[in-house]
Amino acid sequence: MKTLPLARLAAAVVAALSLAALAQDKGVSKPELNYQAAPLSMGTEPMVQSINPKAPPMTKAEFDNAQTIYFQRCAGCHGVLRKGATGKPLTPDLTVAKGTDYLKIFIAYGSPAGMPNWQTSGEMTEKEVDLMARYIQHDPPQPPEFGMEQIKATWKVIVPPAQRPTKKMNSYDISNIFSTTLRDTGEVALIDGASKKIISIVKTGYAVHISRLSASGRNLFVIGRDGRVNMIDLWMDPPANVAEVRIGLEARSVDTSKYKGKLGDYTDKLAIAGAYWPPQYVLMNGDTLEPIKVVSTRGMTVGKQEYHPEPRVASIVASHFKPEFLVNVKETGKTLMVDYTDLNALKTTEIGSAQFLHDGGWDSTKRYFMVAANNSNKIAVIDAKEGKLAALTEVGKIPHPGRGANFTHPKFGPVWATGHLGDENISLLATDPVKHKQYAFKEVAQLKGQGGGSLFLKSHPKSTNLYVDTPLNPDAKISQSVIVFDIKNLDKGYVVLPIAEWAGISDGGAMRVVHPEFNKAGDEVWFSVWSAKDKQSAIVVVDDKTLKLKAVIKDPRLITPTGKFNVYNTQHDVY
Ligand code: DHE
Repeated sequence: MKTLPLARLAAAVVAALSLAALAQDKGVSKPELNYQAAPLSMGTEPMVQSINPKAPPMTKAEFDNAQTIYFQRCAGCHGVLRKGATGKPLTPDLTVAKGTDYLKIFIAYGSPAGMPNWQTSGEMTEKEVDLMARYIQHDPPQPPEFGMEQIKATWKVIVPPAQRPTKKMNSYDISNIFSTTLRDTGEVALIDGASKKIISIVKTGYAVHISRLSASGRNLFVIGRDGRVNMIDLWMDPPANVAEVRIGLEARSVDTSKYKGKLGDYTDKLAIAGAYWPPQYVLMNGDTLEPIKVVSTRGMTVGKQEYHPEPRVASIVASHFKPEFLVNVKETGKTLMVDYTDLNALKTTEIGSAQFLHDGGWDSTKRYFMVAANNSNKIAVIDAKEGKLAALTEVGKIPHPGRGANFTHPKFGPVWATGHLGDENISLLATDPVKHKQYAFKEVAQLKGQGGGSLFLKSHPKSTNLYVDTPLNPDAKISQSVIVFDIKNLDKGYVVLPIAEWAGISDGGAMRVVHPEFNKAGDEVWFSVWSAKDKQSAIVVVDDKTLKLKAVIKDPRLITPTGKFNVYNTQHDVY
């Protein structure tokens, strides 16, 4: 190591710590950091090296190497264009003034606010730290755009609609299939809900993320982090890909049109997918995935009303009240209600709430969409019928509901629940503005869970239980188990289910237990035991009535299972 003169080193450490203190108000927790900091898939895309004459020089090879590291390690938190998200902004106007020595210390030692200690943890070498300290003083290279021409070039109809079956060709109860994300193999496993056997493994996009259903429940749509959308026909024997398209370079969300009413029947007609990069959403034909329209989400933020160059598209849902998609845009803090009746004259209602909109789900009537503004510790309640913000409610630290959980509370009536990444509480928001008007959209109660690091919670109209996972809790005991509340007796506290232990895996490593999902009947709950790629994983099925172990699904093909999407529950938004 080229040593710094002591005085300079000390000054840099002091400065780094004071910056850390400044950053502390953002309070990025370790679990949140690990979660957000997932590698982006586009680090090796060709980008132009822009040279800032005020920054220390870099060769082309150094710049390319630093670019790859940045997209793998840093972009998830600091943003593709380094405008800041979970992490601080790292644009040259800020970094050049700090200087290389200061930046090196910050990168090497991390900060109490959540910046990882890249060098002292052994994850970066001293040389790489030096490289990154210089890299972030240059202008951020911009990944390529991905407009209609590029999208169209990736579009493939594998089985044209005319050649698809006219009736269901297999004997599975397709409404009880679980489309299971195999995160690190870029596949989904379609698992039969009754026999718990894998029906087929279907190739999808890189680091595949979520599955959603067409309104009819026949077509399954899957999106990978690389923006690839796959359409799987569940009537085929076995179900297989019938179309695919790439809608951007980095993406997380997909859905399909669900409206049927006075304004027309749009069921199974359209699909939509949202990208992180470029910041855009794409409307597609629901039968072939033919891209029809690309819409950018670049624009002004809520609140400060500043221009944001990369507002990522987070959750997307289809309205049941109107022919509209609700597109939640992270950095601008806006929900776009996209009316899809005329794609040539697209009408959008823009509802500002708070930053950064992430995941969410419907209340039990499917009129109110409850979306987490995770950087503001709030839930925005979007009224899909009236097209307006019904409430913006303060909850705990970094809400993360997945789709949330709906149940009836003895005192407050229908409530919707969210867990949190940053604290152990589960917030209940009342959702009935008619019969329980005084409570509507207020946080009416907090249940004490077993710890922070929660990602998903689930209930079912036929169940009296509420299940809460904590896969990102640093304590293995907590990340490997889930808790259950009896919703008729919430004061009693929770029961802990040792899911990973029940899986009976001898060497699974981390074995994070993630994502409760009910079967169609609502009498059993499935959990993923998510191990590393080279370790055994499993799915554990629990009997909802007795809370006893019902089955363990183990198969060498079940590699890194995470989200599970029961066809019926996903199709009908049951949670
Ligand atoms: Fe997800 C939903 C984004 C990491 C499993 N995730 C979502 C949604 C978004 C999102 C925007 C909502 C989609 C919708 O409803 O239309 N997820 C992100 C990220 O940006 C993040 C933090 C980091 C990244 O770079 O991807 C991230 N997500 C993860 C994981 O590490 C998880 C736990 C494991 C995995 O498979 O990657 C994970 N995310 C999920 C799941 C859902 C999801 C299972 C759907 C929940 C549901 O019940 O619908």
